[in-house]
Amino acid sequence: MDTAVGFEVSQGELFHDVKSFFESAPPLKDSDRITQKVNEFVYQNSQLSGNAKSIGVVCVTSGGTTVPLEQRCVRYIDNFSSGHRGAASTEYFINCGYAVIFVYRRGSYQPYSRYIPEDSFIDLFEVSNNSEIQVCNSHASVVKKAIKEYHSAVDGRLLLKLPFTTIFEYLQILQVVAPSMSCLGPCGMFYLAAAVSDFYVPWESMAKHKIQSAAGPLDMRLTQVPKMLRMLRLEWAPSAFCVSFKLETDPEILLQKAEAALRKYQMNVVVANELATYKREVVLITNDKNIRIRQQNEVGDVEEQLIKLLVKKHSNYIECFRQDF
Ligand code: PAZ
Repeated sequence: MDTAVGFEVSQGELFHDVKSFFESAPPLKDSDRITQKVNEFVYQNSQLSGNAKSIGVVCVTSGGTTVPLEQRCVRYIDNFSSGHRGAASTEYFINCGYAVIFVYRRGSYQPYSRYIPEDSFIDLFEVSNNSEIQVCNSHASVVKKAIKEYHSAVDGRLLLKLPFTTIFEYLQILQVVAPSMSCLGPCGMFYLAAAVSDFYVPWESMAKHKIQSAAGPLDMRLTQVPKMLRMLRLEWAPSAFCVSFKLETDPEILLQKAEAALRKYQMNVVVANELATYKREVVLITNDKNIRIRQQNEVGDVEEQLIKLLVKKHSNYIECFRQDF
């Protein structure tokens, strides 16, 4: 979501806003452990380790961030995203030889288990005659495939999963992951499919307890979330290949907004999608030309073609980068 039109902040203002966002955010739980896990994962998958099995590392963000309205949160604003795109894309990236840092909203779709029926976890199992729990025959092949592929990715150190719920956690995790990935130079990629809030309530001005309705209608002022895409490009991982997403409901403004984001945040690619058709169709906006990708059949994922194309573009980017240096 990016609703700001024509409202620009200077670089100095951006740095100031980012600093105050992080200073006022509630501390990220387990921050040291997350940092250590990310650093180890990036190192293992970098050329520095000498035995990297992956061709690059991509940070895939997935699912929507929440904006809490109370410190002891009962109510919150949410963003539309099931996490299916991020989960599917993660599988295709790993198939193409990448290692993936999957930054996902708790409870959203997960790589390798997105095929399992979401409403019927319990329907997958049955109790056998000798009282053992077993997977029902009807789901056995799907479950077997999911387990095998998942373990191969995790045990092969090609998948690291980091959960978030709030906008604070999401940006704090990105602030850890991005600088850690900067050592990969152009071999690092960001694929930012998460639906990130544009507005939030700063922690210090947030009600501590549940907001009471007895006081009548609620008047609330939301502050703009600093544009972290600019931070990513300017400070955190300037040489990385960056893909952001733009979702709109009005097809009339979609491409124009996506093109503006490409220029404004100096992305390598912006993937434009419309709410009504996003599962079937996306448009890749690049400096070169726009490429429309459509789902080829009822069962295929649009992500399969999308990732193939991005991998090609990323490899050209690395090549150009090396020639320039
Ligand atoms: O997670 P999902 O598969 O339900 O949806 C994916 C999406 C539409 C959230 C994603 O493609 C996207 O556009 N993300 C960015 C949204 C935004 O403009 O903030």
